[in-house]
Order: sequence, then structure tokens, then C-alpha cells
Amino acid sequence: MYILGIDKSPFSTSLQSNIDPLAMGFYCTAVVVTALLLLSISAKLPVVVVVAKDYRVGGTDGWTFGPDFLQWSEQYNFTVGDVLTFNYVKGQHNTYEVTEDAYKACDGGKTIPPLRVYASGNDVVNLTRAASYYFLCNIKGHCLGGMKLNITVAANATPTPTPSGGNTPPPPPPSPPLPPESRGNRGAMLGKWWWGCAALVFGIFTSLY
Ligand SMILES: [Cu+2]
Repeated sequence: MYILGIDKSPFSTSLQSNIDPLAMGFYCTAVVVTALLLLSISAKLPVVVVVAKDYRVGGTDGWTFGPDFLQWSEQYNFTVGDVLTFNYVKGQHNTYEVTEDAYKACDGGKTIPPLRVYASGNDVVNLTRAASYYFLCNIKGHCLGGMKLNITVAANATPTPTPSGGNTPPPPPPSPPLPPESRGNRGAMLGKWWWGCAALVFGIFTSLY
């Protein structure tokens, strides 16, 4: 046991402490983290982060001859909100979004009109529908040479909202205030720290709800 001249606890400013403040700090942190974990589990908080992804078609090669676009697309699960970028040297290729039939026939408009045409060299396609998308390059021979891409875009996985009414855990019961004569002993200091932790946890709970 050792005596500290300075008590780092914000809840008791003028007391000598025989409890290591660092250890109590860790203890308090553990209590708060555990409380937050229990809260998120019991309230079934949707801890789902939906991030739209930007895919460069064909990887580092881009939209050109060489990449196996089927193999490339099979690496990913495309979802609504994602973005495809077709990168190529402008003029050497283009990007036609077409129907399934046109895709199968490598028809960029000969008999089946394309849905959309891009030719910027940096064509950005926002995947806004949960559907199959079909693309091809309409430069003669390129689609037959492999410059075609078919992907299936899935709906965004939106978490099912769960009613939280009545499901909120009650705040932990605060420890009773301590009589002055017991100050300085270990039990009293522990009580003070519990009080501080309880106040902190309660503060976090109330800020969440
Ligand atoms: Cu091409």
C-alpha cells in the first residue's frame, strides 16, 4: 500500500487516496465499455455501416483488352449505391449500357438501341437499381474480343428497424453517498469511483436515448 498526496479523482479533490488512480481509471473504463456493449446488444442497435463502393472496371488495367471481365466481376458483390468507373484512353474504346439481348449479341445499336452511351474515357455509372446491368464496348470487334461486362446489383441491405420501446435497460443504481467518517479507506474510495462510473454511464445512456 502506498499513499498518494494527489488524488486524481474528479469526484474527490481533497482526499488522500490509498487506491492507485491508474488502476481505478482502467477499472472505470472497463465498466463503461462493458455497459456500452450490453446497451448496444440489448437495444439491438443497428451497427451497420453502409459504404458505397467505387469499382474501377477491370482493376488496374481498366476497360480495355486483356482483363477477363467475368472473372473481375465475380470478385465483388455489387449493391445499389455502388459506382462503376470505366477507365480507358478516350477514343480507343467506349461504354455502352445495353439490354441483355444486345449484350448476348454484342449489338451496340445495330438492331437494338443501347440504353446509355458513354465515351469520356472516365465513364462513371451509378448503380441505382437492384438489377442486372450489361455493358459492352461498341468499337468494331471489341465486344467479341471480350470487352463486355455483366453484373448483378443487389438491393442495399437495410437493417430492419426494431422497436426499442420498453427494451431500454434501466440505468445502473447509483451507490449511496458515503458518510464523511469513512473517507480515506479503500471501501469508501471504491464507492466514490463507482459513483463516478455510474454517473458517466448514466450520462452516456441519457445522451443516447
Ligand atoms: Cu473497345
